[in-house]
Formats: sequence, C-alpha cells, structure tokens
Amino acid sequence: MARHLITASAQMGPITKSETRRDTVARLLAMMREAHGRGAKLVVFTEMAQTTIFPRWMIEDEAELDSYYETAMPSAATQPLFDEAAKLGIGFYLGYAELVTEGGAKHRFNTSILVDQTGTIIGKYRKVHLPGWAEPLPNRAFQHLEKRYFEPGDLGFPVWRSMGGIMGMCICNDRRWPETYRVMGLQGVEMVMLGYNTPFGHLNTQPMDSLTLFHNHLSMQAGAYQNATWVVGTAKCGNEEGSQMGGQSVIVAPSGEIVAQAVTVEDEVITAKCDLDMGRIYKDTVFNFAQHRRPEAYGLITERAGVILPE
Ligand code: CDV
Repeated sequence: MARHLITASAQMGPITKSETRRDTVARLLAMMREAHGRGAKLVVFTEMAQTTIFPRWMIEDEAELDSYYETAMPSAATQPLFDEAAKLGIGFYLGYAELVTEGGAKHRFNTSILVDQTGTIIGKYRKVHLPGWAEPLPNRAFQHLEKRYFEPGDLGFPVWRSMGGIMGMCICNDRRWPETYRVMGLQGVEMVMLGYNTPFGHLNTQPMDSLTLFHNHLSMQAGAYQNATWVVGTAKCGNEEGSQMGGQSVIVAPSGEIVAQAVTVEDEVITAKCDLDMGRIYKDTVFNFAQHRRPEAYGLITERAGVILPE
C-alpha cells in the first residue's frame, strides 16, 4: 500500500518584538487550519516560531532574556496548538527556545518537537550546530548570539516512527552540515523536518550574501538526494525589526527536486503529497549504504572538528 503523507510547510513572516505568544500562536493556528483544509496530515513550523529572533541582540537583563524561552511544552500559550492538532488529526513540528533548570543551573537549548496526530509529543531535538558567536562583534547592525544564548544540543539526531514513516528533525544551521542528514540517513530516515531563519548580511560580505538563497536550497537538496529522504524546510522570513531574512521555504523530494516552494516573505502555507516510499529506489541502488559505504575510511569525520593541514 502506498504511503502518501500530505505535508505542509508553514512559512512565517516577521514577528515583531511586541507580538505576544498569543498573537503568534493565533498565526500558527490559522496556518495549521489552512494546511488541514488542503488535506495535510503534518505541518512543519519554523525555528523559534513564537517570538522574534532575539539572538540578534545583546540582552544583558536575565529576566528579559528568559522571557523568550519556554520552560514547559505544551505551555499555556501553545496548548491551543496541541488541542487543534488533536481535533483536526494533524501532526506538527514546532521550534522554540527551551529553558531547563536542573540542580539550580539553567540550561538553554534551541529546540524542536514533533507532535503526532493525537496531539502527543513524540520527539524532541536540540540544535547541534549553533552559528554565530558568544560575544557581540563591533560595528554590526545585528548580532547573531546563538553561541551565547544556547548550549549545543545533547540529544544527537534521533528518528521516530510516526505519521506512517521514519521522521527526523534538525534546525536551521544544521541543514548545512552533511553529517546531520547522514546520521539520520543511517537510521533510514524518510522525512527530515527543519525550521530556519537566515538573515541577509550575516557574514558582512556582499558577494556571499547574494548566494544566501542558493546555498539554502543547495544544502537541503543535497541532503535529500544523498540520503534518499524528503526534506521539509520552513523559513522565518521578511523584515523582522530591520533584519532581512530569506524565505523560499521548500519541500524537497528524495530525488533532490523541489516539489513545492513559497513565493512570498510572509505567512504562507505550501503543501506536497509526499510518497514516503519514493526514497526506496535510491536506498536500494546508488545510496545502498550497507553495500557501498566505507566507514573504515571515514575516521576523521568523528575524530576531528577543524582542519589540520598536511606538513
Ligand atoms: N538560525 C540559524 O541557524 N541561522 C544561520 C545563519 C545565522 C547563518 C543559518 O545557517 O541559516
């Protein structure tokens, strides 16, 4: 029997600093309903979907910083998403900033959850590859202080059997690293979900900036093809408090082809009927890992982080 999963990517336009959780959850609910109206059984929201992207600022007041994080999930503000998901029979991926207090110490993660079609959380992922820096850089309109405000994720890249397939998650910068997809690929992943927010000007170099949207798709299409998996990439985009972020949310097939793409930089739902068996042809042939991979030649991948040049 064919395993088709009608999947939605719910791209999100900017969230102003003054918008409340209630406001943003109302926007997410509207997109969830639209996705359901188009037959979707899964909707992928973006990274940090309930607040403005606060790592662009140096925030010294701890109470202000804490206000951007969730200490429980569902929280009072997000409970309506879980209730609506159960009512409509639609699963969802949701990104948020997570604050955990353990033994009196605060731990902060950039997190996503996978919620199934009964409104139950079945998976949690914490972002492994944190971009940016820990101390503010001089002469910049915007910072990117993810290394200050988050710890690297400590949960690895697990996958879950849900929605009729094998599902995996990552977050934004993770999508640029082949290791992200391959670790899930080695667990047979059939759909990788991710939210991203990618500000133009991040690197302070104009030539690289003009390739931002190309690199966005390049990373996800390569990850999809090389691991024979669907990839659903959902942007937070538009002009957020003066920071311009790229859109072009996509649903990518295991062939590496884009089958749906957002065309605005606002709240926008795109959908595709995803055949979860489509990756099989690649998994059995050119990317038959058991037959063709050579782990004995890949030692440096896990032994070394940075480059060491030969003598
Ligand atoms: N949120 C992100 O991880 N953004 C990064 C930017 C800052 C480079 C990205 O990889 O898109």
